[in-house]
Amino acid sequence: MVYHLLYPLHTVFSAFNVFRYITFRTIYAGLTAFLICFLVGPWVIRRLRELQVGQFIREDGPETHFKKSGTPTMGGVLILIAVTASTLLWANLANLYIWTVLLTTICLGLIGFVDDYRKQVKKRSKGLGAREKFWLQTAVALGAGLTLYLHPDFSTRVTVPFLKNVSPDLGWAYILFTALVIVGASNAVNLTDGLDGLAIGPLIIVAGTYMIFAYVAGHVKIAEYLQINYVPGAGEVAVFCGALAGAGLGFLWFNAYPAQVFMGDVGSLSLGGAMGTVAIVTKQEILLVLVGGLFVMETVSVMLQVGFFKLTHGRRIFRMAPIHHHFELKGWPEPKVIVRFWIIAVLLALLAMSTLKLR
Ligand code: 57M
Repeated sequence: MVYHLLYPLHTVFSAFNVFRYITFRTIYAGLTAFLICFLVGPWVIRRLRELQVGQFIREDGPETHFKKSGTPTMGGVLILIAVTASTLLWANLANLYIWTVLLTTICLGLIGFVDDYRKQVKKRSKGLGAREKFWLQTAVALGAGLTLYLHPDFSTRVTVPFLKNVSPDLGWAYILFTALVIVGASNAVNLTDGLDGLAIGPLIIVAGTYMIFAYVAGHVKIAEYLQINYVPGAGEVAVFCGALAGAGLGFLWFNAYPAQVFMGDVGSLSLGGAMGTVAIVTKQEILLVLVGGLFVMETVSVMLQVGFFKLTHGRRIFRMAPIHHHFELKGWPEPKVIVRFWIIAVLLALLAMSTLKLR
């Protein structure tokens, strides 16, 4: 909105030219989203407490979590409000990619919201069934895939990290590939969201990394120089990533150990999906496995644990999955696990960024 209202005035006040620049709008999208979370956060947390949206803590989990019982959840609503408001304010709303990432994020958030609402507000022990949730996520992700597929400028070629001359064209199967990336990312973040700040920290790092990838992919000269896929219009997605990173920082203010609020499925499903959609739009799809490597590590730990558990009729690889519980049960204090996992996320993001040159 700021872009649409103020930039046209540059003919009268030349200073308004600044609203044209993606870099400027990305920074302000981040600051705006942060401020919304920071200022509205205490009110949202109070309201969630009044509504008694308090987390139920499983008795079979680590004992250190019992004291978290009653912590308000569904704080993801705050993140979604901040990201949406800030993107609408600072992004070019004539850009289809902005609408694709924003609507996919909101729709996945709605699925998470219904799940949380049924569990927390209606106090039903089960939210949405796992299958129900999966098919709803898949429907949203297929919608995003189809939208991009029908976009005349969007290529269905997949970027293979490290290999600049290998870029297979998936054709219509790109729609299925999109769904796989979005649903996978959405669920991976959901599994990771089990310690204070554990999911939102790496999410901020991923958003920051894709902010750079979006800018680079949408800049014809830089994309050509780095020999990466040029995606006309994708630069605008940097504004969305800025909003995501800013909202994430604002949420982390309250979710930092000891957390005053959890994000709930409304946060984890939507933010994971946002990450997946941004990876698709910027044509750095497979690289998400590295940028979001921490989420992959958590998911693989669950797959290994469940697989091994079933094969051996009850034996385990880890003390408990996802892997963050394993370290907690080994005696690492929660903040140590969290900060060490953040360190891993930063290192993976740096490694991923190096692929811009290592090709
Ligand atoms: C949700 N959610 C947290 C909060 C958050 C297949 C299986 C591995 C699935 C997995 C699972 O259900 N994962 C998804 C993880 C829960 O947090 C809520 O859920 C939202 C995200 N969806 O926003 O609302 C708990 O996590 C803790 N938490 C924090 N700080 C935060 O900022 O401390 C969350 C956010 C909260 C709080 O304690 O209550 C969760 O863990 O439930 N299941 C598991 O993760 C369970 N693992 C398991 O059963 N492992 C077995 C299997 C694989 C064989 C094993 O290893 O033996 C564990 N989860 C819990 N207790 N709580 C184990 C037991």
